[in-house]
Amino acid sequence: MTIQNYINGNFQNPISNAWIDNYNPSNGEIYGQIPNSSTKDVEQAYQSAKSAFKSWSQTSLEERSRVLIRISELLEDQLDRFAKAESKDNGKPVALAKTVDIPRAASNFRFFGNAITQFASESHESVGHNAMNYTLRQPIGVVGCISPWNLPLYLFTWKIAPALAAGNCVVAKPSEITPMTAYLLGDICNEAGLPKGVLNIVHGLGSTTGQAIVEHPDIKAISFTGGTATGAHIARVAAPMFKKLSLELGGKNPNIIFADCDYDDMLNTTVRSSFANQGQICLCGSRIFVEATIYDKFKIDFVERVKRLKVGHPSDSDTDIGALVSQPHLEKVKDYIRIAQEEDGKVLCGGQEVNLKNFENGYYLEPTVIEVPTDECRVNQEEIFGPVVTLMPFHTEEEVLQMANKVKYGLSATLWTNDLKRTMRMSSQLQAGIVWVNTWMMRDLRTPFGGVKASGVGREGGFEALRFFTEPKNVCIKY
Ligand code: TXE
Repeated sequence: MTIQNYINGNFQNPISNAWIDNYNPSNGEIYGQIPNSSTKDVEQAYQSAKSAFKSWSQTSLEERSRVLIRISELLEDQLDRFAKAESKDNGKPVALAKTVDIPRAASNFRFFGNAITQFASESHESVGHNAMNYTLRQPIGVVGCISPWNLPLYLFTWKIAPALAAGNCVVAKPSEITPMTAYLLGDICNEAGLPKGVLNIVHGLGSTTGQAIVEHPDIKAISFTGGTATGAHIARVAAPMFKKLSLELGGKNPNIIFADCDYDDMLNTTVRSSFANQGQICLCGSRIFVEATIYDKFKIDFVERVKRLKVGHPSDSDTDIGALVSQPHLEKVKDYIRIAQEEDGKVLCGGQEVNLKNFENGYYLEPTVIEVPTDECRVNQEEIFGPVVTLMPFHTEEEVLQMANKVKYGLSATLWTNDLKRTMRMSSQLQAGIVWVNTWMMRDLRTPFGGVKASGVGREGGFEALRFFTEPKNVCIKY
């Protein structure tokens, strides 16, 4: 299947006619072509967005909201089609795409369609000076949204929905590794009545198409989710042009388990927080720290549960772990398993590639648990972003807090305990943008989402996203 760019409401080939192969991770086969767009395509997308801006930015909130909610409904109507397409492109189980990715993409449009009608700005009366200040929150203009491959449509829409709701026009690029559902979204936008040019989707490599978006002098804000190294590069390119930047980057999140937790709930959730989406979620709790008094029991129970996870074809309904997203990514994850062993890590289960009958060239890997001798080893410090977790005991709150914070990342942390005071102490001291206590990945779209340290700058979600995608202007009136 050939994918095209979506510019000014039309589907078109890249101007240079350059294409990239699109792989199906479940069998390693090329199943389509996607544009490798150049600066010329990005310029065309920009011009189309620029032409649409005046009208879209002045479109009433009710109308913008109506269109976004219509997109959400159409996505829900086509849940099956989108879930299958997402799974084929990414390797994730269809069941996961059906229950998480696509429903959450639909909620992104619905949520921001509603949120914009509630978004208000501040006013400040300068008492004693006979002056009134109020703040306008105006759309920025044309903004760039660049998203990764792990939760393709979910993260793509997480950016474009608030950008559009706030009255901006968008030039967006999904990951070249998983472009399919973003491509399918174009049709839905047309059907929902999104005016031409308001959203433009260009496909291509990060180093060409993505770079062209970031370098474009008149694309004034960039919202990016992806790897930390890419984020640092984008920040360097964008800084001299004073662009607004929101960067959601990698994570190496601690999952801290105290003996007083609700054990069964913790165990079930920890299996999920370790291996959901083949471990390819920036929020996965990839470093598990367990209080020493229950360490041995946990180790036995956890490994037993992980061994029961079924690695299988993404379309099989009983598959827990599908295929990793690409061959290079599979190699990267396997490399880390090797590095772990060189650093005296003990593989408690998994560690091997899986040869699925009839799908021998797919990118399958066993879920892997590695007991590490120290928290300072590379597998405990670097983002692996695959079905691999590390395991270590701890004795005191201070010790585990220190280990939890001793990484360059700071996206999320999970804490399992029923001690209220400890919860309060630890959640305030953990260096993370999000702390989950006795749960994982429970998302309320109104909350701020993002990380500290090398996990990024800025927050998405709720009004934070609408603030990012608007420029505040103070008006001071003397009377
Ligand atoms: O991501 P990239 P990659 C982590 C994870 C993974 C590593 C690398 O550890 O192994 O990053 O993954 C676009 N200008 N995460 O290389 O390259 C690119 O085309 C503009 C964590 O696949 O960061 C894609 O659309 N754009 C993460 C997007 O950036 C550029 C999710 C992300 O790709 C660009 C994914 C450039 N110069 C990976 N170079 C998370 N936080 O969830 C690339 N891109």
